[in-house]
Amino acid sequence: MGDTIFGKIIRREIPADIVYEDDDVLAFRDLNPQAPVHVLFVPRKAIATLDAASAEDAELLGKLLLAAASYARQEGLAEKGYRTVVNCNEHGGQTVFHLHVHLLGGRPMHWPPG
Ligand code: DGP
Repeated sequence: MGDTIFGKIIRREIPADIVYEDDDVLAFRDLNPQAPVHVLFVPRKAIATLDAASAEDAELLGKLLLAAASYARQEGLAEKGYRTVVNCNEHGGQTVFHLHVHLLGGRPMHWPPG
């Protein structure tokens, strides 16, 4: 599959403000933040979209969400709450085709999203 800007960040070929990493997951601040806290949680494994994920990725998907929840707790966001988002393909608003979970917090979120 094709490389993306997130692949370059994972390989440290371009800079990013990395806030968390482990063997499977990297998290860094979004370049265009939509909330006071806006962090992207990406698997090191290059999966293009949620639609491209398979049963063998189930544990990895869980790790992404748990890493986001843990970071939100650490940043003091958990009590008031926050939002996690996975955009998929064109109608989902996905622009970078390396699966990622957005963590947005620090302000009230609205529903429905745009
Ligand atoms: P999405 O639309 O769900 O594919 O979100 C992609 C996000 O990635 C978007 O909020 C902006 C962010 N982004 C794009 N390029 C870069 C980059 O080079 N560095 C960082 N930190 N974020 C980026």
